Amino acid sequence: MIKFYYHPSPNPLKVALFLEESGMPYEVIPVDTRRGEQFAPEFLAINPNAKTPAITDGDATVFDSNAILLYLADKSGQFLPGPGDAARGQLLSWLMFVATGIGPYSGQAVHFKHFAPAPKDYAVNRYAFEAERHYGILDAHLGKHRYMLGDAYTLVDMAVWGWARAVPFVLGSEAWEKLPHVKRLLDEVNAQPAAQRAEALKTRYTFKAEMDDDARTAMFPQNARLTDETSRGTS
Ligand SMILES: N[C@@H](CCC(=O)N[C@@H](CS)C(=O)NCC(=O)O)C(=O)O
Repeated sequence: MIKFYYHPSPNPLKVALFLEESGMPYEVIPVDTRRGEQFAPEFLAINPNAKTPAITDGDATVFDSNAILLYLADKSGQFLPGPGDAARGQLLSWLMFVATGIGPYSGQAVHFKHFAPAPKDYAVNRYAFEAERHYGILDAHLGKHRYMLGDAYTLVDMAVWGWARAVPFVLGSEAWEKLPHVKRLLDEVNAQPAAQRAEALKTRYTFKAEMDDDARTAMFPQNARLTDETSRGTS
């Protein structure tokens, strides 16, 4: 049985959606990143990058959400065009766009907007601009196509969904006015029972919600190199 190392945040949610859509049996192992559980030696043996999600499947260990989507699609034979299919090239391009653009810029936009100490105008503007630019590219594409690959719902729509859920937190509550096509895809996927089951996973476990000093130490280890409390955002 697949063991799914999970926290209720965007990258693990992509994997939760795939597992639910495909019907592959799995067992959830919660990893509370605000409590520092990503640094437990047992978890580092699975993901040396100390981030969720990760999976184990018999002898196979896979970390990074997008690698996991590809692994599960290969294994299940679902949601991925076959080798040599032109659509597969498209899928890989858009998946890497999500992996290297949407994900990291959204993550940094959230960090600077919600968690970094002032002064931060330059960084907030830089990451908000790049995150908006990336979502704008998705929106223009989805303005012409029902799904990221046209008529077929694939794993790349699941990768987009994981982050699209968080758009108001990343870009602000007005963001949907400029991204109607991303919102349409989000609403369509949200209406699917698999997405509702993926979202509901978080209700089975209690994860730390507070971003207190202990959570900041776990989530932002770079702050240990800063000497004064103002720079660490703790005063
Ligand atoms: N490239 C990785 C990024 C994983 C990632 O940043 N995961 C976040 C949750 S969305 C996490 O575990 N954060 C905890 C931490 O940074 O300590 C992926 O796509 O899986």
